[in-house]
Formats: sequence, C-alpha cells, structure tokens
Amino acid sequence: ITMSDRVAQNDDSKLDAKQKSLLDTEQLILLNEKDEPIGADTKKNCHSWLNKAGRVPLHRGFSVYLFNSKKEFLLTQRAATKVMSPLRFTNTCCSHPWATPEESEEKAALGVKRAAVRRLSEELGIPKGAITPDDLWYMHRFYYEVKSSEVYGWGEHEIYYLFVCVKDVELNPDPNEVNACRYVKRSEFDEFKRQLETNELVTTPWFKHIAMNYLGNYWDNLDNLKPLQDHKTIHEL
Ligand code: DMA
Ligand code: MN
Repeated sequence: ITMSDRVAQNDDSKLDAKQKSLLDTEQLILLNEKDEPIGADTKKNCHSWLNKAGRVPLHRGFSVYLFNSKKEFLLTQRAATKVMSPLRFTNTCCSHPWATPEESEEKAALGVKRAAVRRLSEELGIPKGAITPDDLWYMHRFYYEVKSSEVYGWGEHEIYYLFVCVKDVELNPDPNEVNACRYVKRSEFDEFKRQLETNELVTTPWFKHIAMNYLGNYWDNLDNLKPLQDHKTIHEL
C-alpha cells in the first residue's frame, strides 16, 4: 500500500511513544487467505482500515498459551498503553512475526516461533534462552477480522498461529506491554468461563473464543498435545 492509497489517517497523536514507534517501524507479513506471504507493510498500516479497501490488510500473527509445570495457565492483562484492547484480559502473549528472513521461515513454522520467543522475552521479561522454538507446540491456525470498538480506524485481520508451551520460567513483565499477570488453576477454569460469559471479565475477542472452545481441551492434554495438532485447517474465529 502506498501513501496515496490512504484516504485518511488514524489518529495516533495520543498514543504512547513506545507503542507509536513500534507501529511506525515494525514490518509485518501480509498474507493471502491461504496463509501465503504476499508482501510486507508497517504495523500501523497492517492495523488500519482507513485505506481504499476499507479493510484491515490480512497479516500473520501468533498467540502463546504458557503453562507452568503445575499446569497453571498464565493469564495476562494488557497494558493501558496498548493501541488495541487496552487493559483487557488475554492469553500469555500475542504479537506478529517480522517480515525478515529469520521470522518469515515457513519450514516447521520456525519463523513465527522465533517471533514468539522474542516477544515472550520483550513482553514478559522471560530470560533469553529460557524458551526456545522447540518448546512451542504449534496447535492450530485461526483466521479472524475485527474492527476495534474502542479506537476509530484500527482493527485486526489475521491468520494467527496458536502455540502452547509448558515450562517454568522467571517473569519480569514490561509495564508498557503488560499491566498484570497471574497463573490460573484448572480448578478455577469453570468459574473463569462463567465470568467471560457474563462479561464480568472483559477479554480480547480472540482469547474469549479460545477460552470457550479450545483451552479446556489443551489444558486436559498438556502431556499429550500431539494428537490435538492440526496444521491443515485454518479455523474461523
Ligand atoms: C496481536 O497482538 C496478535 C494477535 C494474535 C491478536 P498484540 O496486539 O498484542 O501485538 P503487539 O504485542 O505486537 O502489539
Ligand atoms: Mn495484528
């Protein structure tokens, strides 16, 4: 997309300086509907529907669900500084691979796994090397499109890779990314789902879908995730 294709500008004047700089500098991977890379654009353009098409360009993302060895799930609350879904509760870590050779590597989803490892360290302060691409179970891919209800002109339109990881790690969250985090026990999950259903807990749309439809199954099979993997279908949110 070129500047002349843009019909208006998203208002980023009130954004946190660090988040704004990420929007301007990160180059993400543009996709067709088969999850094939077709180009690259800035994080900002990849989350704006203020363009000629009137839609957010489809791009690649990932979502990590981290458990400790006691099989507790690490729930996070997004920082107030995040452009989309500020202060919403969500899964452990979400972001996008860069359009670099390293993070575009398609073989064994290695590129997107490298991006997940990078962001687990940047967002949660997990020491470098504590989690490697081999620790990530690539379970499913999900397609979804949503216009932000909170900030005009912004939205998501992604095919994202869902990774499960079971590992004990040190945490030191970046307050610019994560407002709070805590481990949730499997025995708390039914009550947790009830709170999602009644919107007592306000979550991101992608996390709510996974919590309601997939998370219990992952959680009950942390010792045997392989039979649950499906790398063929792109599931709809
Ligand atoms: C976007 O996550 C990715 C998904 C799968 C929704 P994000 O908004 O947390 O990305 P980032 O941390 O890069 O801002
Ligand atoms: Mn995105």
